[in-house]
Amino acid sequence: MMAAAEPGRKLYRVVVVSLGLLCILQAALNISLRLALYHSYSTSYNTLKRNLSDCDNKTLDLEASFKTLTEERDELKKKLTDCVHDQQRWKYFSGSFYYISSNMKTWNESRTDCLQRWADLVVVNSEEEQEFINQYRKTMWIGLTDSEREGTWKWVDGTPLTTSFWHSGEPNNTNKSEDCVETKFRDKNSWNDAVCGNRNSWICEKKMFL
Ligand code: MAN
Ligand code: CA
Repeated sequence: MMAAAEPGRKLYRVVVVSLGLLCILQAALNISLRLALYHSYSTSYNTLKRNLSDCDNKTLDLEASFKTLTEERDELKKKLTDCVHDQQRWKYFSGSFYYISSNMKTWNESRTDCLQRWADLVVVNSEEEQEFINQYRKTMWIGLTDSEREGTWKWVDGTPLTTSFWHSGEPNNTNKSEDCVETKFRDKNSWNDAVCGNRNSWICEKKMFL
């Protein structure tokens, strides 16, 4: 009889279908949870990746600025040392400071250098001053020239030459082209007229107004 078996079969089918639905629901839940998790993982992964590459770029920038700053520091250090050494070249004698150059320039360039140091090429006013500059036993330009008028020697401060310390035979205006004066000879009378364009060491004088 079909009718007697019906209620049991129906229940069985309901159970099977329910279990099947539960299974599908379970699978759907499982998949959606995995998707949600994957999405959140990939979002945080991408964020981390971006932060890391930002960080790399910032590190590179910092390394570059560090390098520039180190170079700038070394440059400033060198300038400071040069400046300190340059300042130490000034010698004091009887109311004036004297700067003895370490390099060589023409007479005009030497004068420009002195003027930039708020000084001028030395003006020798006395035997003592002549002895002072002569003790260095060095060929140096001094602040005396006759380039305005041949044979009329004038100091850079505009005063005419009164007391002179020419070496014997000088000034001789060799080749009629010597208009600037250097202290040269190992002798109390050490001056020589020379070609202004020659390169020499030089000596600046800065008078103190005490
Ligand atoms: C060179 C130059 C001259 C100088 C003579 C002295 O020719 O320096 O200026 O007068 O030497 O012998
Ligand atoms: Ca000469």
